Amino acid sequence: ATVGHSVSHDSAARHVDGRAVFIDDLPEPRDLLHAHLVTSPWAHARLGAVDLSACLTAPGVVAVVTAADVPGVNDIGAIFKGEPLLPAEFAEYVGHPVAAVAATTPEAARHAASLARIDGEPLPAVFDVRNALEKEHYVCAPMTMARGDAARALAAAPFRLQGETEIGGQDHFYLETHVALATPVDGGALHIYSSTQHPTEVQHLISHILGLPQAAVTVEVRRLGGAFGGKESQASLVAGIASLLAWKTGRPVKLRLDRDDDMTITGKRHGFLLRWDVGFDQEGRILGVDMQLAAGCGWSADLSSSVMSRALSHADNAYFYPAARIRGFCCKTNLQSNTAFRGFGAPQGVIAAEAMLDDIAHHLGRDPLAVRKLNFYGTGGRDLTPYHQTVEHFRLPAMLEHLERSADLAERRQAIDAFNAKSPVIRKGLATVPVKFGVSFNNPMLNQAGALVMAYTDGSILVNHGGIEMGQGLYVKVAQVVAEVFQVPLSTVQVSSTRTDKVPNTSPTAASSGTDLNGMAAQLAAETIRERMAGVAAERFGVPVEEIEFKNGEIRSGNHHMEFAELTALCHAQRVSLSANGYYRTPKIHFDGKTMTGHPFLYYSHGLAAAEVAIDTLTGEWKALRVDILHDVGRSLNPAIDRGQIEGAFLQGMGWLTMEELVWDKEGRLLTHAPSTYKIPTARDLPADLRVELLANADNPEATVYRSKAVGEPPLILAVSVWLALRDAVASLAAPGAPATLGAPATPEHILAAVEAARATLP
Ligand code: MTE
Ligand code: LUZ
Ligand code: MOS
Repeated sequence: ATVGHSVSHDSAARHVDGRAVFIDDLPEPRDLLHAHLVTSPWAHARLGAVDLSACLTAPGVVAVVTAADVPGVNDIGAIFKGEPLLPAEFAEYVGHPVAAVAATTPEAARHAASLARIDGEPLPAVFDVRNALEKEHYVCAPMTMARGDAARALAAAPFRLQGETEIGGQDHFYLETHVALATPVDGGALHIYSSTQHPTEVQHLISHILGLPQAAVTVEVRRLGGAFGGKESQASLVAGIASLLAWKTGRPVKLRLDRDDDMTITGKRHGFLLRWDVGFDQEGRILGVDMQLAAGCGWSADLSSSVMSRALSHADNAYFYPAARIRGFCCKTNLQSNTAFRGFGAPQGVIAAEAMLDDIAHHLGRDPLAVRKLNFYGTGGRDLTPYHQTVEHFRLPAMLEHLERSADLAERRQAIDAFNAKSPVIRKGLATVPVKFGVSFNNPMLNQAGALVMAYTDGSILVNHGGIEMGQGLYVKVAQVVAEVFQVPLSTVQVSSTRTDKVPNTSPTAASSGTDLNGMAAQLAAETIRERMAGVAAERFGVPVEEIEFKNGEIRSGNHHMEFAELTALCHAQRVSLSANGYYRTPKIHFDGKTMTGHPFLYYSHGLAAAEVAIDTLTGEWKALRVDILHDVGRSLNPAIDRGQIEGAFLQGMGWLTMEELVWDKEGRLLTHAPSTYKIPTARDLPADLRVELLANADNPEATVYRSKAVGEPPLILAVSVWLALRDAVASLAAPGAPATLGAPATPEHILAAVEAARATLP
């Protein structure tokens, strides 16, 4: 049995010694051309003449393309139309690709691209979310999620507070930048290797762009060097341009963005402006909430409406709002088009709730943790979310009791207060943050998956499914599931690259649901084959099929037994098929996007983090002294992989909230487009004392794959504890009840400014 065991990632060794093949490592086909993009120098401009004659005569150049070369539909919008592969009329941000060059070497392509002459008439541009919000400059219509009469609840509440905070964006900084290799194949068809989380979308969009049937376009993905949401929709641009050039030249074309181009051209996590108006009683119990979440979306809609929907549905985090109105504004700015990023809006929604709860506690002079407990979802009518789904199997109150003991929260709170009272320069802070994350795509249609399982006559098994391996361990988990069904060693099972010609019409690997969906589809496919095999074994043994047992690589009944490989060979001899499809659709879910109500999530996953930090009030530098995490992954399929996901997500969240800062100049040029100016966390930035515990005896009450829960995104949100602990440390310097000024990222520079602002509140 392999499910539940800490087996290592199938490619762990190859990742380390360099044998794991990524697209740019593939042997290059004969006649390969390399592409380079020509990008807009303007944040907003009406495009005039595009003169590519100098590009065409440059050495090594074979072809150039602009919007005029698109034979089919020039649109790669993921949800809304209006996102041309290459624009014909307007350039909408600095870095907007307007043409592309293909040449015999990457250097020749880059040089030729620099020779392009584009005319443009600059137009007014908007960069700031506040500005866009004032002008009602949106990429899609504002949305409202509501339950009860928030205005009345606020008016009647004994206490009322307004607050706001601003949270920055985040570059995905996957190690492998966007890349695609498109190859014309026999009969006018096209094969594309793409670094995408969504091969089906890439396939479908390329078929539209080129006017080819979907059946003539095959997208293949073996692995990604990280994605984190950045390749959920935005791989289409790179794959689309490589395909257009391949189609035009009849030659294979590779387009790989270098780091600076990747950062300049592609979208990031949405920065948000969060505002709240909250009514509460003297104990801190919330009575009504009115929130405004405004996201900086960049120039196009991309996935922003869906990101905002998830932000709204997580602006309650773990707390019951008796009456709530939560509005979302997807603001249009002339910057990169922001997109999915681990958490998909939920982290920003959670921050609104958590910052608001801290404000309430500070205002009343009460313990923030006590105020949180008071507002937890509970029974007796305190279990309905703002989107009208009832919260079931809510684990946080019990988990918090556990963490309070295991992390000595009360004692450490006292110790920190005592320390701060005597320490003018170094200040400590402590914060505990719960996370409740809704699992399922918020668009019900996406919650489906397929798999193809094949057994060969030597007993080896090949699995194919619609999911993408981006480092998260999806392939090994699915292999574990299949090995479990057949009761064979894990080494018997191989997972082959994901291809649209094996499993069609798949969903992106996203929303943390890769294993939930594809693992279940693979389980169903494997069970179909197992049933057929059991029938053959029963006949051979002369026993009823119910008595056939698969165990330890054998098939048994009473004294009869047979090796697994013997039985696969026997099935073949008996003309019984050893190949089957599996198809899974998530049960119970529905959501009405217009009213923003329904039951969008099959279940919730839960987590808790308590972070202790120290800041240096003279320099703004800080350290995470200790972090305790308790996380709910259901019945873990693979505790080692899950632990790695939790640690990695936490650190990535910490980077977002404390280190990574995107800076644009006044013309909308991204200044932080390389690691020299954009600081991401490294393994060395992990808290010195990091204690991660998986919640024990935590079977998923819903019938998910072996009762596991999704893990990919939720733990990123645990890093909000570090940010709140920094705010707590700063608050120790301020007059009681003074509002917090520290937004995110809480870099040393911003911490220092907040320290000064806090000291200024003292008489
Ligand atoms: N882990 C690694 N190593 N690399 C990644 O790119 N992406 C995250 C998460 N963990 C990512 C990762 C994101 S954004 C999601 S949605 C999930 O993995 C997707 O995979 P899953 O659904 O199989 O968990
Ligand atoms: N993508 C999506 C997602 O289309 N819908 C979602 O709910 C989601 N959630 C997380 C990440 N990607
Ligand atoms: Mo993850 S943001 O759902 O790709």
